[in-house]
Amino acid sequence: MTTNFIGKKSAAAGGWGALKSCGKRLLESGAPLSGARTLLKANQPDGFDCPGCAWGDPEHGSSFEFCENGVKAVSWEATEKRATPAFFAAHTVSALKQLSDYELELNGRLTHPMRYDRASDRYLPVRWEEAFAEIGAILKSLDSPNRAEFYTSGRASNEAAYLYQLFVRLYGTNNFPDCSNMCHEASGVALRQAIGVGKGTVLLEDFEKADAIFVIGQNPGTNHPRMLGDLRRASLRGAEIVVFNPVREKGLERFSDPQDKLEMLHGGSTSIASRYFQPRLGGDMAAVRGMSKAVFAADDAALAAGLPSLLDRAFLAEHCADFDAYRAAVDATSWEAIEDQSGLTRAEIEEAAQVYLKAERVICTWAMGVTQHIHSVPTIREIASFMFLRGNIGRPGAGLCPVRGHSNVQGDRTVGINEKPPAAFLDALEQHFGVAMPREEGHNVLAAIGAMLDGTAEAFIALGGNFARATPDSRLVAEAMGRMKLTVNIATKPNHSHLMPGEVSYILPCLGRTEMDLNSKGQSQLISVEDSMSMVHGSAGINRPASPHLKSEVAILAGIAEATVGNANVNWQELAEDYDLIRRHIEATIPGFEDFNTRLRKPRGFHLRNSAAHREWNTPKGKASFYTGTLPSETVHQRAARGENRFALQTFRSHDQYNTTVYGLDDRYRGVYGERQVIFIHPEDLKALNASAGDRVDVVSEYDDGVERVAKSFRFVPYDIPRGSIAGYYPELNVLVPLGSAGTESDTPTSKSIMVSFRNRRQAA
Ligand SMILES: Nc1nc2c(c(=O)[nH]1)N[C@H]1C(S)=C(S)[C@@H](COP(=O)(O)OP(=O)(O)OC[C@H]3O[C@@H](n4cnc5c(=O)[nH]c(N)nc54)[C@H](O)[C@@H]3O)O[C@H]1N2
Ligand SMILES: Nc1nc2c(c(=O)[nH]1)N[C@H]1C(S)=C(S)[C@@H](COP(=O)(O)OP(=O)(O)OC[C@H]3O[C@@H](n4cnc5c(=O)[nH]c(N)nc54)[C@H](O)[C@@H]3O)O[C@H]1N2
Ligand SMILES: [Mo]
Repeated sequence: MTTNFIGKKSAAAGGWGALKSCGKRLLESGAPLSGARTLLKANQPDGFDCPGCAWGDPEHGSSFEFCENGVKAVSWEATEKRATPAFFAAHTVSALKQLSDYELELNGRLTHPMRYDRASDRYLPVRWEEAFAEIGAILKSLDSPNRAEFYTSGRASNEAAYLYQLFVRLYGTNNFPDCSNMCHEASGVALRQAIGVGKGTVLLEDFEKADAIFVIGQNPGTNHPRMLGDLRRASLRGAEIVVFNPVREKGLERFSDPQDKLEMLHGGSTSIASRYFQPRLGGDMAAVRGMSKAVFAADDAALAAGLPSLLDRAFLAEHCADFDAYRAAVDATSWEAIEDQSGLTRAEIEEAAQVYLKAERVICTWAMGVTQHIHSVPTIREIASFMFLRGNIGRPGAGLCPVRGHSNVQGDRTVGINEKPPAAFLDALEQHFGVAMPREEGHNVLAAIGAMLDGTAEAFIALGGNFARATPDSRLVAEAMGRMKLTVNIATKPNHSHLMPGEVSYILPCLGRTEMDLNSKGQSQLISVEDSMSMVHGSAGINRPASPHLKSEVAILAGIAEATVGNANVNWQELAEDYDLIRRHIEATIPGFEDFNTRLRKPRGFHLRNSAAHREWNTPKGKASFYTGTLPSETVHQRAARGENRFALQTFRSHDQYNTTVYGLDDRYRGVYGERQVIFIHPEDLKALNASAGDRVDVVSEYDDGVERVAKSFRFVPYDIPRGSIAGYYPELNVLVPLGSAGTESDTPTSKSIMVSFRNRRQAA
């Protein structure tokens, strides 16, 4: 069989399939029993925060919330496998480079600090003190602190992130490229413009009260499985769940809740989406504008009939700016333009608008399907505008909910990982520490890559993550990484970003979330994280560290800081010994953290106040601000439709991966097994290409900058996806994402709309 990698899709998300997959995962980790014990402490008041995602934890209900992908994340970290010095001695870096992401991380947890040895092309063990001293010496030797880049992946705790930003700013730069630059940056930018705060406004309880929940550009069945539980409960009590997603995603269709014994026993499942709309890639802004247009038309008709307005006129008058201009912009957008750009019919959009009109309380959630396009900021502004029409913000059961990715990506930004820090924060740091802070805007991910490519960046430090694989044009980034004077990766497992050593390169192994973090007196240290609903809670691991040589992220950063900027202004070791002291600095310099150490120790932590949720608007106009611009003149899919052999490609996640970490080669919900080099495509498009399921092609990026970008040998999977829109997995396809293609105002790589063509088709053999 040539297409034997294409199989049955799960009938529903969750259910026994999820339990089976978990059992398998625990067995593979080599520690089934301790793994199971570890799981019982995930997201518990006295346990650790699950490193899986940033979905909130329920206020009540203390029982363990089962989550398949949480299990994978936990057992991935709690594995018994070890990438020891013997492993690195046995393989040259050139040899390790030949491994896939999956094969590489399969080697397990790092155990010793390692330094690259060019002569033998191997990583050799090194003493921590030597590592810190050399890193500090190189950082101090650079012509300017702006020649170093300090990356953060969103798993870092608040304490580690705060210490990091403090060290880097004392060193003298705001160069903080951050994974959120590739993720929800557009949400932050757009929401700050629209409502004056770059975060979502809802709490988990609001999902119990909403009459309608719009889920746009998100695949919670895979990426936020615990959200499915909340959607299922909403669906069971009759709330409408309206999905916008070009791809038919199983988790959004049906879910069998492993928490529900009856449902499990009877093999039943609950349908999630009550309406499922499949726009073309990047068509959401047009779809949402279409809904607003339908709402205006219905309101006009109601008023003409002498009925009360369907809009929340009181909210609009008291709280909003630019309502008339928005109305004018919507009126000026034709249904023809809306249908062409969204790929939905007017009737479908009017149907969705009816749901909105019937619901008293509406929540809108979104993720990468919205944020990784050129016009993501306008799209989110449009979503906010649509929600303002009926006052769906700042009251129970209603609001905006960007669903974050990494488990503490939101917290990292809150505590200062920001290349454009607000002046008030820098003022507070200066006052508290008595030292001048750098004021020059720093580098985000794309600016950092630019500096690495043109040679102005000479040092790259990563607090977690897999920079070279997560970023666009991964081949170019890898080359640039190899030209650095210094690269340092603080990590739990080996990944490809560690295999592009510069002149001097270190891999510094750290504790993971699930592990006990003990200071030199044996006292356990608590860390804190912030979830998508702005709840801050504590996290303490329970497992023995993977190796006695590991240090916590905080201790590693303290070591580097001491060797680089010294102890004149901050006693780094003291902070590393007692995280309560770090939290006192956070409390003194960041609003909302009053009484941090006490409140953190309450069972579910505490909520960081969100001004917009209280209908206070810290926007330039002091009001909730409508968007007044036009739709983009054309999207990638519209351009693709005009050419031959042109497609709009999105890169998404399989059910068996965590970003660049590949757990396995299956994507059960989409019916793909043992293969990741695939392209999901509409059957009619396949026919038009004269191709069949399983055929291989090379995928070529069509971007006008003279650079050739090819992903070789991908196989077709016919799928329920709009014509002209195709999909495949990240990070394998990152070689196709052009560095030059980024979101307006967000600078986020456009990983969900890449113009491509196919070349060199071979029949499945
Ligand atoms: N298990 C697991 N959990 C994770 C992660 C993981 O890799 N694995 N990653 C974490 C991180 S960092 C993040 S940011 C989140 C990501 O969570 P998601 O945003 O759910 O991640 P993606 O897999 O990129 O899925 C994007 C979804 O948007 C749809 N989509 C793509 N383009 C469009 C569009 O133009 N319009 C609309 N309406 N939909 C579109 C895709 O079909 C897909 O269903 O998950 C977090 N949680
Ligand atoms: N084409 C395309 N590109 C994308 C995306 C996409 O959808 N499509 N999504 C983007 C998004 S949303 C994001 S968030 C980024 C993700 O980018 P990153 O955050 O940089 O990538 P991850 O794959 O999450 O990082 C995995 C590595 O983190 C390390 N790690 C794991 N746990 C810990 C820990 O506790 N501490 C430390 N120090 N290290 C740890 C391990 O060594 C592991 O190899 O990728 C972006 N890139
Ligand atoms: Mo993300």
